[in-house]
Amino acid sequence: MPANHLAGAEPPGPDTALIVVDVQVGFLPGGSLPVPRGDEVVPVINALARRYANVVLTQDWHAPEHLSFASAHPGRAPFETIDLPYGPQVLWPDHCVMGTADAAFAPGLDIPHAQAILRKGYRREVDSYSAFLEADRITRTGLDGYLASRGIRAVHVCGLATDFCVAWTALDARRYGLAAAVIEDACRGIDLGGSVAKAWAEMAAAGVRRISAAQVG
Ligand code: VGL
Ligand code: ZN
Repeated sequence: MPANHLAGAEPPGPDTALIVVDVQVGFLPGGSLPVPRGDEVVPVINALARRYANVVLTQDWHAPEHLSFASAHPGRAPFETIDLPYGPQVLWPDHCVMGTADAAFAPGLDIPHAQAILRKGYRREVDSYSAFLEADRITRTGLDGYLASRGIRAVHVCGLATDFCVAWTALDARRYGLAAAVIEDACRGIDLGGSVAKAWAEMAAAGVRRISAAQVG
């Protein structure tokens, strides 16, 4: 029996894209900024992605000495928050430096039909959790135009981490007028001070649907 016998199953149509967020070595156990149980999403996403004609991968891709790294701020430690010109910024361990092994996709990630890879966070002065808008909330990555020009009207978001890059991407999808859903069992969170619960609340308020992989027909 096909998976779409499930009540509420919604086979993704040609106007829907799966956005696979930051499934990279650096965010897996053993990486520079490990997301607890982040490795568990890899087989889930591999199977999920086969149901979508349109798949976009994102890659956290930081300049060396990026200003989101605690190491760029003497006296500061990872997971503290500081004020940068564009607003509050959580400081992270050095992670996903462009071109390094840590920034590579998870070795088990197997989505040969993905059509676009969107790199973000490459400007030293500005972070970018979202795949649509950098942290200054002004600079666009171009993903909104790419999706619009391909006739995409809805996105399903999965990957790492639920409370940062996944949530910001889903929230900005709504900002650009796209329907958006987050596939909960295809995500894992970092969870700093309740940030996972806060992210789900913000997403619900913005009209982001919370679904499971089994609901995708
Ligand atoms: C991420 C923190 C820093 C993410 C990226 O992919 O969620 N989180 N850079
Ligand atoms: Zn990052």
